[in-house]
Amino acid sequence: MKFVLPALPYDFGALEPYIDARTMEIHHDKHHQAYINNLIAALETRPEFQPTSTESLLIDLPIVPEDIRTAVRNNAGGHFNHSLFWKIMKKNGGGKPNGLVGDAIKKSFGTFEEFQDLFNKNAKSVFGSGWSWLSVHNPTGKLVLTALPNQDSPLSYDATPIMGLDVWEHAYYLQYQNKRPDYISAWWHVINWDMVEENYRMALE
Ligand code: MN3
Repeated sequence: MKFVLPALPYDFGALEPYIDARTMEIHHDKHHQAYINNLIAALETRPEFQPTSTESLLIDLPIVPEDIRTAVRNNAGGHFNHSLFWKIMKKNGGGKPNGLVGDAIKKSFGTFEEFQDLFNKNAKSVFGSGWSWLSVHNPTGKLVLTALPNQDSPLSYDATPIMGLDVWEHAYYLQYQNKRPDYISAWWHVINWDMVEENYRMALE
């Protein structure tokens, strides 16, 4: 099993003016790479334990040897979450979702605006570092909104994430300093709804 930093699917500056190039560069090249390095280092201490994928580690954390479980939770989580995050953003993104996911959002939350409000409330409510998530709850197939701390992944809570917002300070501090709500508002301009739709369809399979 190899853990490799996925290439960013656009230039560092592609999401400006909403997310600045320097933040994207450090976030992708340094922070994401560090999660991968730390995951590899933790797994190397337990060569007899051979995971089949990053997802499998997070879906079934209790099978991870106890002495490396916290490191795996944090760093496999960091690797998986960021791999998803880069893909659900794009240049000239934003707007409202169409397709199956657009319908499901309206069915679950009333209107797009009500959904957006709940998602934003979760993003603002994270104390310290964490993420706001939209996921498919696997047992029921329903859409669920959650705020999770650190790099905890919805995968560890019976859910498949289809969209998430990183509200760690490293995601916004250079451009927005302490103004997390401004970053949250700006982020809606870079969402890649086509990717969220694809994630939704895959989660339902
Ligand atoms: Mn991050």
